[in-house]
Amino acid sequence: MAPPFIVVPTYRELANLPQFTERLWAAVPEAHLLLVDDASGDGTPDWVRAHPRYNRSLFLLERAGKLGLGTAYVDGFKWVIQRHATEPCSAVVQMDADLSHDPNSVPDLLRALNDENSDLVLATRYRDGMRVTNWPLRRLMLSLGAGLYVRMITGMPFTDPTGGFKAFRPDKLATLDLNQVRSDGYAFQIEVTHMGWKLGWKITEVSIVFEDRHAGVSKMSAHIVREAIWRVPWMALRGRRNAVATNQKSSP
Ligand SMILES: Nc1nc2c(ncn2[C@@H]2O[C@H](COP(=O)(O)OP(=O)(O)O)[C@@H](O)[C@H]2O)c(=O)[nH]1
Ligand SMILES: [Mg+2]
Repeated sequence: MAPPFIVVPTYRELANLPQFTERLWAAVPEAHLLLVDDASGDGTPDWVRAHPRYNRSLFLLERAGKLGLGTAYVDGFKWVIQRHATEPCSAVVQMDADLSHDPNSVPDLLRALNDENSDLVLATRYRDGMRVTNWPLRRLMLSLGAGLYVRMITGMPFTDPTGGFKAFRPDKLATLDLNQVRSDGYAFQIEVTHMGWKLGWKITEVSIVFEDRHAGVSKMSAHIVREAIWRVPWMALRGRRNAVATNQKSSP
């Protein structure tokens, strides 16, 4: 069976990596893991290269500096999709390194991808009640407000459209034009889901419990919030423009 590939962007997450990797492989022993590290300066590359799984089921993509979460995922997805052409994987999962996303939930996402024949599975914190622990109220309100804003502006029906824990069918991810992705942070999570939704992908949701990060600090910033505010109407307009262009092309 082809393994699932987990893509995790890291910036100063060394304090979380031993526990994260241990719990991930306890939950999904066959998983392959790609870390996309942005010159964290905390010894992450040395730790990865000393790991017994290095270059077997643990891979490292190093970038020159802190270039942002969005491009870290784009580069990581391109790397995995290119490898998928010769060494197929069964799923591409994205998640944080800080243990906010419980590795024990990965099998639930993989199951939903296969059993429900989904193209994309979104982990949701808000479907069966509020499933967030230890998060500051300010972050929770921001996340709930952002979800409402996205549903209103784009029409996407998902309960947690800003979440960063997802599983993609690799052949579908390969069809996305990742060079069109423009955003970072929250907006990045929304933009990729929106691209798939506009293409008619089957998108399902799986409930998870979300915990605040274990060690280190969040890289969330006011810039990320401001970007999401204007990017959401921007992507809704782009989606509409593309639909009009497709209709014009197909009509005689
Ligand atoms: N490579 C890379 N990873 C990043 C960057 N910014 C955030 N991350 C990682 O992306 C994940 C989510 O970031 P985090 O700070 O936890 O954001 P929050 O969960 O919204 O507070 C974590 O694994 C971070 O280490 C970045 O600029 N580059
Ligand atoms: Mg986090």
